[in-house]
Amino acid sequence: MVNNVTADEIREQFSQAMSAMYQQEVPQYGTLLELVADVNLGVLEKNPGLHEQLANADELSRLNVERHGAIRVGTAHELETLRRIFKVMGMFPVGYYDLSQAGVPVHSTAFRPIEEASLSRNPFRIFTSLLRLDLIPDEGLRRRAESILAQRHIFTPGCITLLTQYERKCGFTQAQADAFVNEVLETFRWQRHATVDAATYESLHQTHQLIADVVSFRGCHINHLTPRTLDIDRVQAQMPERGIVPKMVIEGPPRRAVPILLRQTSFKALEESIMFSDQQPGSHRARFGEIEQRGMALTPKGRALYDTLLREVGNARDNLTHQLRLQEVFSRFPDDAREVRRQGLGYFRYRLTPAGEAHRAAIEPGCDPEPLIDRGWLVAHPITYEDFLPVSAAGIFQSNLGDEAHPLSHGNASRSDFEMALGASVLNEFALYQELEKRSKRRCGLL
Ligand code: OOG
Ligand code: NI
Repeated sequence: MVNNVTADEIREQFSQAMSAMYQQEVPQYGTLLELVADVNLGVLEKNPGLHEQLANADELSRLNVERHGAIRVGTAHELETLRRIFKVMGMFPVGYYDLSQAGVPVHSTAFRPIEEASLSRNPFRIFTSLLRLDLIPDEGLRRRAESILAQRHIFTPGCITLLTQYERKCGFTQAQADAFVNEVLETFRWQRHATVDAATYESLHQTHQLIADVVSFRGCHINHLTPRTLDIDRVQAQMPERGIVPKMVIEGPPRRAVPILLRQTSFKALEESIMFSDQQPGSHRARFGEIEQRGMALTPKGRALYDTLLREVGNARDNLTHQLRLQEVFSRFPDDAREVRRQGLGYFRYRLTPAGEAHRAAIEPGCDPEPLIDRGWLVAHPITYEDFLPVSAAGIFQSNLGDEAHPLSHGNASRSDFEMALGASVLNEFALYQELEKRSKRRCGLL
C-alpha cells in the first residue's frame, strides 16, 4: 500500500465534508451558498473582462470552492492538537490576532495553506481562537472553567490514532485519509447536549457568552463557514429577500476598482435548543453564516495606511452612511494598480505575456517592470489577501453576541503565550506575500 494522498487532497476532502455537514446542520447556510453562486454568476456574465482577469490570475477555478470557517478552543492541548491535525491537510498557522483589544476574550491565528499551488487549488482556512481564561475576573469561576476543560476530550480516539500513524509514516493511504476526515469531522459537529448544568452555563454566560460557548460542550463546533463572493454589496442587499437577516454593516474597506484586503458580512447566529447535563432544556446562540469578498494583499506600508484610515472612519451608524464615509476617507488610498505599485502599498504577481516570452533575453535582473507592462511584455496581477483583519473579526464576533454583551477588560495579550500553547510560532503573513511576489519576479527574469 502506498501513502500517496497529498495534503491538498485531504484538505479538499475535508472542506467539502465540512460544507456538507454545515449545510445539513444550518439550512440557512445552504441558502446563502445559492445566493452567492447566483450573484457570482451574474457578475461574471456582466463583466467578461473580470472573467478573463480572474481566469488569468488562476482565481476562477477556486472561486466556488473558496471557504473559511471558524472554531474556538479552550486549552493549549486542544490548540496544539489542532495544529498537528491541520498540518496533515497542508494548513499552517499564519498571523496572530489579539481580539481582547475589542473586548472579546480570545486570541487567534488562521490555519491555511501557504504554497502558491495549494492556495490556488483550495485555500480553505480556519480562523482558530483560544479562549483567554485569564480574563475571567471571578477566580472561582475561572477554576471551574479550567477543570471542566481539563476533563474533556474534543478529539475522537480514532482521530488521535490516525494522526499518530500519519506522523510516524509521513503519509496516508486513501482509506486512511477517508477515515481521518470522518474522525476529524466529529470534533466540529454540533452537540445538542451540554456537558454542564444550567446554573454553570448561566454563570459562564453572564461573564461572557463566548466563555459559555467554548466551555459548555464536548466539541468545538464549527461556528460558521464563509463562501467568497465577487459582489458583497449585492449579496448583502439581497439577503433579506431570501429570508436571511444580515448584520448591520459590511466590515473592512469600501468598494473599490482595485479591491483591497477583505470585506465581510454575516447573518446573525441562530438560537438553538440545547439540553443541560441536569436535563433542563435551554438555548444557545453560536452558529451563523458569513460571506467575504477578497482583494489585494497589502505591504506593511499599505496596511499601516489602511489601519490609519479605518481608525479615522470611526464607528458606523448604518451600512449606507458607513460605506459613504469609508469611500470619502479611503479616497486617500490610491485606487489604481500602477499607483499602488509605485507607492509600494500592495503585492503583485508578475507574469510574462507571449510577447514578453519572445523577448526574454532583453529582460535583465533589476529592470523596472513598469515600461515592460506598458509594452505588453509583462502583466502584474494583485496577489489575493488570504488572511483576516482583527477589527473586522471583532465586528463579526460582536454581531453575534447580542445586546447584552459586556466586554471584558482588555489587555495583556501575549503572542508568545499563544505560540507556547500552539507549540510553534505563527508564520508572518507579510513574509509569505513578499516571497510570492519575489518568486514571480524571478520567473520573469526581473530578479
Ligand atoms: C470568529 C470570528 C472572526 C472572521 O472571518 O473574521 C471570523 C469567531 O466568531 O469564532 O471568522
Ligand atoms: Ni469568518
